[in-house]
Amino acid sequence: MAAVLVWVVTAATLALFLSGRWWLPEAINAQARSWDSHFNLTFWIMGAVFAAAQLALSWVVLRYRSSGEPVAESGSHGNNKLELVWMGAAAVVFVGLSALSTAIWAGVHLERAPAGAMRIEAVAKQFAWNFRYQGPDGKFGRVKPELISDANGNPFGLDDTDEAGRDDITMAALRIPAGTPVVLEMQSRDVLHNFFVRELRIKQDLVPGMRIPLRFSADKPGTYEVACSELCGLGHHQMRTQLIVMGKEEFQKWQQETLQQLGVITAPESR
Ligand SMILES: [Cu+2]
Repeated sequence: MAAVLVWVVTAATLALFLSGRWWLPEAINAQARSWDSHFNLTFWIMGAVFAAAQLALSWVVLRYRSSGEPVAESGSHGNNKLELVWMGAAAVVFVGLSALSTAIWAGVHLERAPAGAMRIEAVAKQFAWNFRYQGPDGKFGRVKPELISDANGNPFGLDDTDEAGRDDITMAALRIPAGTPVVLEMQSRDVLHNFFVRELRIKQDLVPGMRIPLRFSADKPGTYEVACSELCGLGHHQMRTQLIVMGKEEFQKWQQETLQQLGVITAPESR
């Protein structure tokens, strides 16, 4: 009976995973796809070990089930050789898989951004995200902490008197052109927050007092959720925004239109 129960639980667990019904959302860049293939490799190895261990367990349960006779005195003293083999194998698999994943991690967190990467500033605070783009001048305008005011729509504390800041676009959602490398320079105004996009397979903390660059690109246009994944206070559950990946031309159009609204450039029709 116990052996049958082990089979049923094993089969149900494997079926749940093999069905692919409850799985990760689609990966939208090369690094995310590397994480997925590493995850799948780990998963298949562990799945095979799991199935083998459960089969062995049910075999032992069946083989040594009670026959109603008193148990013999001798018993089992284990098998040192076997124990060494499976502990060694587990260590090799564990260390090997960790070593393999290091290269992907280093690519995500340590690799330098290419020269033409688009710089975007991100500021997190309880409980919202804000993003700032350099305008056509390619520079971020000066900011002053004393000018920061959410009520006045100035979450970055942009200084009006600085020419370089006139064309800066600030937004509550993160828009990026598809296939373009981005460096998101992240800061927190208060406590720890975390930038998390499931489809990028990225999680990066924002630490007060630090400016942390996060390099990535996304190759599939669409709208994805950015959720703060560091418990940051009572409103943490509301701290979400969107990553909007746009076609390159669509992004340029959006940028032009926004600059027109800001009065930085004139609309072509009104010239
Ligand atoms: Cu949060």
